[in-house]
Amino acid sequence: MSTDKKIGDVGNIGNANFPVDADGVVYHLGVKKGQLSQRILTVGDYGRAIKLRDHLFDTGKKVVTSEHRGFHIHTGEYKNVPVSIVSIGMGTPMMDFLVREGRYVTEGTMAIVRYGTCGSLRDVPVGTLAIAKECVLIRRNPDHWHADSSNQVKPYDISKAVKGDTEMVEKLTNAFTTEFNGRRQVIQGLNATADSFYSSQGRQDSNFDDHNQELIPSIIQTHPDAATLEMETFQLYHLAERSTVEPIKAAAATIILANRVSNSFLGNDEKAQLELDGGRACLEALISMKL
Ligand code: R1P
Repeated sequence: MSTDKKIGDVGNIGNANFPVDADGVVYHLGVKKGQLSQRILTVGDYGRAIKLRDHLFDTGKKVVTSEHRGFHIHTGEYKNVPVSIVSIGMGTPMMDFLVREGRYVTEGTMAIVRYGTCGSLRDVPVGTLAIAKECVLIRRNPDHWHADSSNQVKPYDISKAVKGDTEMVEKLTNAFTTEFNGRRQVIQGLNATADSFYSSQGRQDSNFDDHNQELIPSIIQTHPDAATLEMETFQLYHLAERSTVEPIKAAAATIILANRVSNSFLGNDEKAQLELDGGRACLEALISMKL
Protein backbone atom coordinates (compact mmCIF):
# COMPACT_ATOMS: atom_id res chain seq x y z
CA MET A 1 0.00 0.00 0.00
CA SER A 2 1.36 3.46 -0.83
CA THR A 3 2.12 5.56 2.25
CA ASP A 4 -0.30 8.34 1.30
CA LYS A 5 -3.27 6.01 0.78
CA LYS A 6 -6.12 6.90 3.18
CA ILE A 7 -9.04 4.75 4.28
CA GLY A 8 -11.64 5.19 1.54
CA ASP A 9 -9.04 5.34 -1.25
CA VAL A 10 -9.28 2.58 -3.85
CA GLY A 11 -6.23 1.60 -5.94
CA ASN A 12 -6.06 -0.10 -9.34
CA ILE A 13 -8.47 -3.01 -9.64
CA GLY A 14 -7.22 -6.40 -10.74
CA ASN A 15 -10.45 -8.39 -10.92
CA ALA A 16 -13.46 -7.50 -13.06
CA ASN A 17 -15.73 -10.14 -11.52
CA PHE A 18 -15.46 -8.87 -7.93
CA PRO A 19 -13.46 -5.63 -8.02
CA VAL A 20 -10.85 -5.40 -5.25
CA ASP A 21 -7.50 -3.54 -5.29
CA ALA A 22 -4.10 -5.00 -4.39
CA ASP A 23 -4.66 -4.19 -0.68
CA GLY A 24 -8.06 -5.94 -0.61
CA VAL A 25 -10.05 -2.68 -0.71
CA VAL A 26 -13.49 -3.27 -2.26
CA TYR A 27 -14.39 -1.03 -5.20
CA HIS A 28 -17.49 0.78 -3.89
CA LEU A 29 -17.32 0.73 -0.08
CA GLY A 30 -13.61 1.65 -0.16
CA VAL A 31 -12.63 -0.49 2.86
CA LYS A 32 -10.73 -3.73 3.42
CA LYS A 33 -10.77 -6.42 6.11
CA GLY A 34 -10.51 -4.90 9.59
CA GLN A 35 -12.14 -1.61 8.53
CA LEU A 36 -15.79 -2.68 8.85
CA SER A 37 -17.37 -4.31 11.91
CA GLN A 38 -19.37 -7.53 11.66
CA ARG A 39 -22.13 -5.57 13.49
CA ILE A 40 -23.56 -2.92 11.17
CA LEU A 41 -26.25 -0.29 11.66
CA THR A 42 -27.17 1.03 8.21
CA VAL A 43 -29.25 4.11 7.39
CA GLY A 44 -30.08 6.01 4.21
CA ASP A 45 -29.28 9.58 5.22
CA TYR A 46 -25.60 10.40 5.82
CA GLY A 47 -26.59 13.12 8.31
CA ARG A 48 -28.44 10.50 10.38
CA ALA A 49 -25.31 8.34 10.48
CA ILE A 50 -23.13 11.26 11.64
CA LYS A 51 -25.65 12.15 14.34
CA LEU A 52 -25.77 8.58 15.64
CA ARG A 53 -21.97 8.38 15.58
CA ASP A 54 -21.57 11.66 17.48
CA HIS A 55 -24.24 10.99 20.11
CA LEU A 56 -24.13 7.24 20.64
CA PHE A 57 -20.60 5.89 20.14
CA ASP A 58 -18.56 5.49 23.35
CA THR A 59 -16.64 8.67 24.06
CA GLY A 60 -12.86 8.59 24.39
CA LYS A 61 -12.56 5.64 21.98
CA LYS A 62 -11.11 5.60 18.49
CA VAL A 63 -13.67 6.30 15.74
CA VAL A 64 -12.68 5.89 12.09
CA THR A 65 -14.76 7.52 9.34
CA SER A 66 -14.38 6.95 5.60
CA GLU A 67 -16.31 8.00 2.50
CA HIS A 68 -16.32 6.50 -0.98
CA ARG A 69 -18.94 6.54 -3.76
CA GLY A 70 -21.62 7.81 -1.36
CA PHE A 71 -20.96 5.18 1.34
CA HIS A 72 -20.05 6.83 4.66
CA ILE A 73 -18.64 4.33 7.15
CA HIS A 74 -18.12 5.17 10.83
CA THR A 75 -16.50 2.44 12.93
CA GLY A 76 -16.30 2.82 16.70
CA GLU A 77 -17.65 1.18 19.83
CA TYR A 78 -21.02 1.10 21.59
CA LYS A 79 -20.80 -0.10 25.21
CA ASN A 80 -17.34 -1.48 24.39
CA VAL A 81 -18.56 -3.54 21.39
CA PRO A 82 -17.20 -2.66 17.92
CA VAL A 83 -19.94 -1.43 15.56
CA SER A 84 -20.01 0.27 12.15
CA ILE A 85 -22.67 2.84 11.28
CA VAL A 86 -22.98 3.05 7.50
CA SER A 87 -25.05 5.46 5.42
CA ILE A 88 -25.79 4.14 1.94
CA GLY A 89 -28.10 6.65 0.28
CA MET A 90 -31.25 5.26 -1.31
CA GLY A 91 -32.45 2.18 -3.15
CA THR A 92 -31.82 -1.56 -3.39
CA PRO A 93 -28.60 -1.31 -5.50
CA MET A 94 -26.90 0.58 -2.63
CA MET A 95 -28.00 -2.10 -0.15
CA ASP A 96 -26.68 -4.74 -2.55
CA PHE A 97 -23.22 -3.10 -2.50
CA LEU A 98 -23.23 -2.87 1.28
CA VAL A 99 -24.21 -6.47 1.92
CA ARG A 100 -22.01 -8.09 -0.76
CA GLU A 101 -18.88 -5.97 -0.30
CA GLY A 102 -19.45 -5.81 3.47
CA ARG A 103 -19.61 -9.62 3.53
CA TYR A 104 -16.30 -9.78 1.61
CA VAL A 105 -14.40 -7.62 4.11
CA THR A 106 -15.75 -9.18 7.33
CA GLU A 107 -15.35 -12.57 8.95
CA GLY A 108 -17.82 -14.75 10.85
CA THR A 109 -21.53 -14.21 11.35
CA MET A 110 -22.72 -10.68 10.56
CA ALA A 111 -25.59 -8.78 12.17
CA ILE A 112 -27.07 -5.98 10.06
CA VAL A 113 -29.86 -3.67 11.18
CA ARG A 114 -31.37 -1.06 8.89
CA TYR A 115 -32.94 2.02 10.49
CA GLY A 116 -34.81 4.10 7.96
CA THR A 117 -37.88 6.18 7.36
CA CYS A 118 -41.02 4.95 5.59
CA GLY A 119 -44.59 5.53 4.54
CA SER A 120 -47.41 3.76 6.35
CA LEU A 121 -50.17 1.71 4.75
CA ARG A 122 -52.03 1.60 8.07
CA ASP A 123 -53.73 4.58 9.64
CA VAL A 124 -51.33 4.90 12.61
CA PRO A 125 -49.91 8.19 13.94
CA VAL A 126 -46.82 9.52 12.15
CA GLY A 127 -43.86 8.93 14.46
CA THR A 128 -44.92 5.32 15.07
CA LEU A 129 -42.00 2.87 14.86
CA ALA A 130 -42.34 -0.18 12.61
CA ILE A 131 -40.36 -3.42 12.61
CA ALA A 132 -40.35 -5.41 9.35
CA LYS A 133 -40.99 -9.09 10.11
CA GLU A 134 -40.96 -9.83 6.40
CA CYS A 135 -40.68 -8.01 3.14
CA VAL A 136 -41.88 -8.04 -0.48
CA LEU A 137 -40.35 -6.25 -3.47
CA ILE A 138 -42.40 -4.05 -5.81
CA ARG A 139 -40.89 -3.60 -9.28
CA ARG A 140 -42.17 -1.45 -12.11
CA ASN A 141 -42.28 -3.51 -15.31
CA PRO A 142 -41.53 -1.21 -18.28
CA ASP A 143 -42.83 -3.84 -20.73
CA HIS A 144 -46.35 -2.88 -19.65
CA TRP A 145 -45.91 0.41 -21.54
CA HIS A 146 -44.26 -1.13 -24.63
CA ALA A 147 -46.23 -0.86 -27.86
CA ASP A 148 -46.01 -4.65 -28.37
CA SER A 149 -47.68 -5.41 -25.04
CA SER A 150 -51.11 -3.85 -25.72
CA ASN A 151 -51.42 -3.51 -21.92
CA GLN A 152 -51.40 -7.30 -21.42
CA VAL A 153 -48.42 -7.04 -19.05
CA LYS A 154 -49.05 -5.87 -15.47
CA PRO A 155 -47.39 -2.50 -14.71
CA TYR A 156 -46.01 -3.63 -11.32
CA ASP A 157 -44.76 -7.01 -10.05
CA ILE A 158 -44.97 -7.84 -6.37
CA SER A 159 -42.62 -10.60 -5.19
CA LYS A 160 -43.30 -13.27 -2.60
CA ALA A 161 -42.30 -12.37 0.97
CA VAL A 162 -38.86 -12.95 2.52
CA LYS A 163 -38.50 -12.99 6.31
CA GLY A 164 -36.00 -11.13 8.46
CA ASP A 165 -33.85 -13.14 10.88
CA THR A 166 -36.21 -14.32 13.65
CA GLU A 167 -33.79 -13.64 16.51
CA MET A 168 -32.60 -10.27 15.19
CA VAL A 169 -36.21 -9.15 14.54
CA GLU A 170 -37.21 -10.18 18.07
CA LYS A 171 -34.25 -8.40 19.67
CA LEU A 172 -34.93 -5.28 17.62
CA THR A 173 -38.62 -5.29 18.58
CA ASN A 174 -37.75 -5.73 22.26
CA ALA A 175 -35.13 -2.97 22.12
CA PHE A 176 -37.63 -0.54 20.53
CA THR A 177 -40.36 -1.48 23.02
CA THR A 178 -37.95 -0.88 25.93
CA GLU A 179 -36.54 2.36 24.49
CA PHE A 180 -39.91 3.95 23.75
CA ASN A 181 -41.66 2.46 26.81
CA GLY A 182 -45.20 3.34 25.70
CA ARG A 183 -44.25 6.88 24.52
CA ARG A 184 -44.62 5.72 20.91
CA GLN A 185 -46.40 2.80 19.29
CA VAL A 186 -44.09 0.04 18.06
CA ILE A 187 -45.75 -2.13 15.40
CA GLN A 188 -44.63 -5.22 13.52
CA GLY A 189 -45.76 -6.12 10.02
CA LEU A 190 -44.88 -6.72 6.40
CA ASN A 191 -42.76 -4.11 4.66
CA ALA A 192 -42.89 -3.48 0.92
CA THR A 193 -39.63 -2.30 -0.67
CA ALA A 194 -40.22 -0.37 -3.89
CA ASP A 195 -37.94 0.46 -6.81
CA SER A 196 -39.28 4.04 -6.85
CA PHE A 197 -40.37 6.47 -4.15
CA TYR A 198 -43.09 7.58 -6.56
CA SER A 199 -44.74 5.21 -9.04
CA SER A 200 -43.95 1.91 -7.29
CA GLN A 201 -45.25 3.30 -4.00
CA GLY A 202 -48.58 4.30 -5.56
CA ARG A 203 -47.96 8.07 -5.48
CA GLN A 204 -49.93 9.99 -8.10
CA ASP A 205 -47.88 12.20 -10.42
CA SER A 206 -49.79 13.87 -13.26
CA ASN A 207 -46.56 14.36 -15.26
CA PHE A 208 -46.34 10.61 -16.02
CA ASP A 209 -48.74 7.81 -16.95
CA ASP A 210 -47.79 5.49 -14.10
CA HIS A 211 -50.92 3.27 -14.12
CA ASN A 212 -50.54 2.74 -10.37
CA GLN A 213 -53.98 3.57 -8.94
CA GLU A 214 -54.60 -0.09 -8.09
CA LEU A 215 -51.17 -0.80 -6.63
CA ILE A 216 -51.70 -0.08 -2.92
CA PRO A 217 -55.15 -1.73 -2.78
CA SER A 218 -53.69 -4.85 -4.42
CA ILE A 219 -50.80 -5.04 -1.91
CA ILE A 220 -53.22 -4.73 1.01
CA GLN A 221 -55.53 -7.33 -0.50
CA THR A 222 -52.70 -9.87 -0.96
CA HIS A 223 -50.97 -8.98 2.33
CA PRO A 224 -53.45 -7.83 5.00
CA ASP A 225 -50.51 -7.40 7.43
CA ALA A 226 -48.78 -4.89 5.10
CA ALA A 227 -47.61 -1.96 7.21
CA THR A 228 -44.87 0.05 5.53
CA LEU A 229 -43.32 1.14 2.22
CA GLU A 230 -39.65 2.01 1.78
CA MET A 231 -36.77 1.31 -0.63
CA GLU A 232 -34.00 -0.98 0.75
CA THR A 233 -35.07 -3.67 3.22
CA PHE A 234 -36.03 -6.39 0.74
CA GLN A 235 -32.50 -6.52 -0.66
CA LEU A 236 -31.06 -6.85 2.85
CA TYR A 237 -33.44 -9.66 3.84
CA HIS A 238 -33.10 -11.52 0.56
CA LEU A 239 -29.28 -11.44 0.47
CA ALA A 240 -29.08 -12.30 4.19
CA GLU A 241 -31.24 -15.36 3.53
CA ARG A 242 -29.16 -16.36 0.49
CA SER A 243 -25.74 -15.93 2.18
CA THR A 244 -24.09 -19.30 1.59
CA VAL A 245 -20.76 -19.30 3.45
CA GLU A 246 -21.39 -17.40 6.71
CA PRO A 247 -24.74 -16.37 8.25
CA ILE A 248 -26.06 -12.81 8.04
CA LYS A 249 -28.67 -11.93 10.69
CA ALA A 250 -30.79 -9.06 9.37
CA ALA A 251 -33.64 -6.94 10.69
CA ALA A 252 -35.07 -3.53 9.89
CA ALA A 253 -36.92 -0.79 11.71
CA THR A 254 -38.41 2.40 10.34
CA ILE A 255 -39.84 5.69 11.57
CA ILE A 256 -43.26 6.20 10.00
CA LEU A 257 -42.69 9.58 8.41
CA ALA A 258 -45.64 9.66 6.02
CA ASN A 259 -49.12 8.30 6.71
CA ARG A 260 -50.36 7.39 3.22
CA VAL A 261 -53.93 6.89 4.48
CA SER A 262 -54.40 10.31 6.15
CA ASN A 263 -51.76 12.07 3.99
CA SER A 264 -49.91 13.45 7.05
CA PHE A 265 -46.13 13.88 7.45
CA LEU A 266 -43.95 13.98 10.60
CA GLY A 267 -42.30 17.27 11.65
CA ASN A 268 -38.51 17.65 11.58
CA ASP A 269 -37.99 18.05 15.36
CA GLU A 270 -39.89 14.87 16.19
CA LYS A 271 -38.05 13.04 13.43
CA ALA A 272 -34.67 14.16 14.79
CA GLN A 273 -35.47 12.83 18.28
CA LEU A 274 -36.83 9.53 16.94
CA GLU A 275 -33.68 9.03 14.85
CA LEU A 276 -31.57 9.28 17.97
CA ASP A 277 -33.77 7.19 20.28
CA GLY A 278 -34.39 4.52 17.65
CA GLY A 279 -30.70 4.50 16.75
CA ARG A 280 -29.90 3.70 20.38
CA ALA A 281 -32.42 0.83 20.28
CA CYS A 282 -30.79 -0.52 17.10
CA LEU A 283 -27.33 -0.50 18.70
CA GLU A 284 -28.69 -2.22 21.83
CA ALA A 285 -30.18 -4.95 19.63
CA LEU A 286 -26.96 -5.33 17.62
CA ILE A 287 -24.70 -5.74 20.65
CA SER A 288 -27.10 -8.22 22.25
CA MET A 289 -26.58 -10.64 19.35
CA LYS A 290 -24.10 -13.41 20.07
CA LEU A 291 -22.08 -13.77 16.88
C1 R1P B 1 -36.89 8.01 0.52
O1 R1P B 1 -37.22 9.28 0.99
C2 R1P B 1 -35.81 7.34 1.35
O2 R1P B 1 -36.19 7.29 2.74
C3 R1P B 1 -36.36 5.95 3.18
C4 R1P B 1 -36.52 5.16 1.89
O3 R1P B 1 -36.27 3.80 2.06
C5 R1P B 1 -35.61 5.87 0.92
O4 R1P B 1 -34.27 5.52 1.07
O5 R1P B 1 -35.29 5.45 3.97
P1 R1P B 1 -34.08 6.32 4.57
O6 R1P B 1 -34.70 7.37 5.45
O7 R1P B 1 -33.22 5.36 5.36
O8 R1P B 1 -33.31 6.89 3.40
